[in-house]
Amino acid sequence: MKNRLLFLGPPGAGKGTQAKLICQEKSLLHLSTGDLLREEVSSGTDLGKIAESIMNKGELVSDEIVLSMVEKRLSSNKKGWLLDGFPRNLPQAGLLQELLEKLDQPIKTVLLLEIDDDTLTKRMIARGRKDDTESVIRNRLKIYRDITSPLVHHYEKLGILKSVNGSGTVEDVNNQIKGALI
Ligand code: B4P
Repeated sequence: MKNRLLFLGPPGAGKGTQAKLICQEKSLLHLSTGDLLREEVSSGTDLGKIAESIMNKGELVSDEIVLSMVEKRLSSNKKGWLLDGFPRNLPQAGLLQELLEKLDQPIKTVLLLEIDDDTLTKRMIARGRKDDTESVIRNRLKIYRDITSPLVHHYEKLGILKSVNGSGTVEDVNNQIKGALI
């Protein structure tokens, strides 16, 4: 089966960092809904204007918006892919499932990056993005716990979930991921 991967984990776990490395190594399309939204914001599109205030509060942008961004790119893609930061809730997972059935592109592996809140918070404060202030980070962690983390059980039940400890160095985590994806 083609490499069709999904990276799951709390904000700041290093999904984007690791996704870039794995996509380079395995020649996969990297689809980060966070990056796509930030591009819309910096280009000042209508969608970006809607997304900006939501992202600055650390909340989730609407399911329709993120799904349409993903659908457009997956429909025209011929190689493997890595979804980074999508889905973020059970409804998005359901919409993704329908889309992937339509495209006949099943997910091969869901990789969970596990890491404690203190390390995450330190990393995001050091990154210093607009949505990396302490109060916004607290909100993002709460949303992850309440809304995103049920996806762990969802993909576990489907038998495609693998976990990796995300608290080591970038290289350590990358090696663990490569081991888990064999
Ligand atoms: P994302 O862009 O997905 O950002 P993230 O979860 O904060 O970061 P990630 O886990 O990728 O961490 P990174 O590698 O950067 O989301 C931002 C916002 O977009 C959301 O809050 C939401 O509003 C919106 N959004 C996105 N997708 C959505 C969806 N599907 N539905 C609705 N809304 C959506 O790493 C973090 C920092 O740690 C970096 O500075 C990095 O250099 C550092 N780092 C990484 N690995 C490290 C390591 N091993 N050691 C030390 N530092 C490390």
